Parts: sequence; structure tokens; C-alpha cells
Amino acid sequence: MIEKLTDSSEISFAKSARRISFSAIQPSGAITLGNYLGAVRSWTDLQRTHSCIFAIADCHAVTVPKEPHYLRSSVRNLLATLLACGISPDESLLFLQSTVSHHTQLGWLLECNTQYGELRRMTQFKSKSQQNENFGVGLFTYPCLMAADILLYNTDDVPVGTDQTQHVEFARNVAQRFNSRFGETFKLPEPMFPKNGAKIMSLTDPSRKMSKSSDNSSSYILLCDHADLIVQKIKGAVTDSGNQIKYIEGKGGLNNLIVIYSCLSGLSFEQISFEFEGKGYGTFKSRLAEIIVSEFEPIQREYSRLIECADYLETCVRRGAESARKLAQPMLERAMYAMGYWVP
Ligand code: ATP
Ligand code: LTN
Repeated sequence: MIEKLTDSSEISFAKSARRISFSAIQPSGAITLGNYLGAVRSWTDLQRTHSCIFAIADCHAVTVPKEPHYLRSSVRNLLATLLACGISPDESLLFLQSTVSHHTQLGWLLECNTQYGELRRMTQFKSKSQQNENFGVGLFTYPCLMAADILLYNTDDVPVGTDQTQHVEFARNVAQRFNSRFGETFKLPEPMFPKNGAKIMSLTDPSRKMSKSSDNSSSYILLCDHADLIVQKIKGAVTDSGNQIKYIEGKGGLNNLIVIYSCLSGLSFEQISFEFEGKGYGTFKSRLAEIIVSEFEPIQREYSRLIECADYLETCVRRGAESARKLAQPMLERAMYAMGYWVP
């Protein structure tokens, strides 16, 4: 099937009365169930209510060293994944961060308006820099680039998982500081979390978030995992010695599985307890694995189709870049002018 894209000029954000939402995801490997429930799935829903802008954060991705061939294939795979999940380039603006140089340009201006101490306090920096003491400077200045991503588009809402709270807060602070020093320039963005699933935990250590960069592949479920592997990982998920399916404070492992079940079934925790009354953890886990598989199977099929559509993917990237550059240009110029640059 030949894919058709609407002319990018038909997606008009400036004229729309809708709130503008911006979010991005790093091409750091296949996406996890956590990325899906905490971010990507809610992005597809937002397309009905918001003017949506989504970026593949390939500039952020190299804050942790990446082999060129790995980066190239990860970006391609992530683009096909987002499309397969239902992000529509006809309804949203979808682009690669590296194709719009305005991001790094505004990022620099924001770096020059940021205190060293502020960045040193960022928890993601603290944990990632501990993993490798020879980290690059980009890992440190990462929040300034993320703030630039958000502020360039007059963003109202930033749909993310709760692990990104501090970064969105930083974007607000830097915008506020810039506005009070140079005059009203940036809109202050709000973080936006899904009601359920804003922090999906690891299957092997429920005190940590599920993360695609974990060394232990049993700790996460990938969107591309085969059905048998999903069953195996859910069966092996850490729970406790109880047998009642009930969300109770302190039962981290079980609670995490109940949250996942609730996100995918649309049932409340009470309805889930009722459904599994008198049945043990084994039955619950089998049913949970089934609903994950049935959620992922159609996406996996669509992904396999799209990844072969080289021309279509190429067109998406080109069109996305053209539209994003047009949208980003006025804000970059405004910020530069406010700081005293000669803007011809
Ligand atoms: P990495 O493991 O490489 O740090 P990650 O899995 O944390 O990556 P990102 O690319 O940093 O994923 O995040 C993409 C989006 O997914 C962000 O909005 C983030 O908040 C959300 N997200 C990531 N992990 C989870 C999780 N476990 N639960 C809910 N949302 C998540
Ligand atoms: N830092 C985010 C990815 C990201 C982002 C953004 C999210 C880059 N730029 C702008 C929201 C808005 C992450 O690691 N999940």
C-alpha cells in the first residue's frame, strides 16, 4: 500500500484554538511497555484534543555515546514504531530533532542563561553521570536542550512520564528567568501525566522504573517482544508470597502489574480485584500477559509493514523537518532579538 501524506502546510498550529502539546522520545533502543503507557499511547489520544508536536530526540541520544550505525537504525525504527502506534503525520507534526537546528541554537542561548549549580542538581544527570565518570558535557547541559525543544513551539502541555518532572520544571524556570530579564518571550509550559501508568516499574526490581537501558532484559517488556517472551517475563515478574489480587500499599511488584492491567483493560483496581477474586497470582499473570500481547500484536504487524516503506519514512522526515523549521523560526528570532542580537 502506498502511504499518502497531507501537505504539511495543511497542519496549521498557529491558527488552531487548541492547546499545543510537545513531547519527545530518545532513540535509545526499542520502546518499553513503560514508554508506551507513560508516553506514546497518551500522545495518540492527545491528537484528538491538542495541536500535537512530537520529536525524536536524536540530539539528546548522543549525550550517551552511540555508534553511528546504531543511531541511524534506532532513529528509523523509532519513527516506524511511533507511526505504528498511531502517531499520524497528517494530524501531528512529527520530526527529528537534528533536522531543525533551531533546537541547538536556542539550547545554547538557554545554557548561557543557566547557572552551573542548577544543572548539577538534576537527578537524571546525577544518576547517569555516576554510571560513567567519563561522561560528555552534553549530559550535563541536556536540560537546556530539552527546554529549547519545548519553548520553541509556544507549548502549553508537555505529556511525559513522571521521571521527566524535574526537566519540565527546569524548562519553566529558565523561561520565567528569561522573560523577567529580557521581556515576555516564552510561554510557561505545564507537565501533563497520564492518569494511570505515569511510572511503570521494573518487573525484577519494583523500586526502580522500567527502563530500556537496564542491563537486565527481564526487567522490561519491549513493544517488539514476541508473545512467548512476554508470557515468560510476566510469569517471572517479582511479586510476593500472597495470593489476593488487590492493590495494597507496600506490595510494589503486584501493584505494578495491577497498574499495567488497569491501563490496558480500562478497569479500575476494584474491578480487577473483583474479576480475580479467588484466583491466584498465576491466573492473573496469564491474563495480564494475554492483554499485553493483544495490545502489541497489531502494532507489531503495522511496524513490520512500515519499516519496509523506505520512501514513505523518508517523506515523513523531510516534511516534518520543513514544517518544524517554519514553526520554530519566529520564536528563535524573538529570543535572539530580546537578548540583543542583530536579527536581519
Ligand atoms: P532510558 O532508559 O534510555 O533512559 P527511558 O526508557 O527512560 O530511556 P525515554 O526515551 O527517556 O525512555 O522516555 C520517553 C518517554 O517515556 C518519557 O516521556 C518518559 O517519561 C516516559 N517513560 C520512560 N520510562 C517510563 C516508565 N517506566 N513509566 C512511564 N513512563 C516512562
Ligand atoms: N528528556 C526526555 C526526552 C525529551 C523530551 C523533550 C521530553 C527530549 N526533549 C521535550 C519532553 C519534551 C526523556 O529522556 N524522556
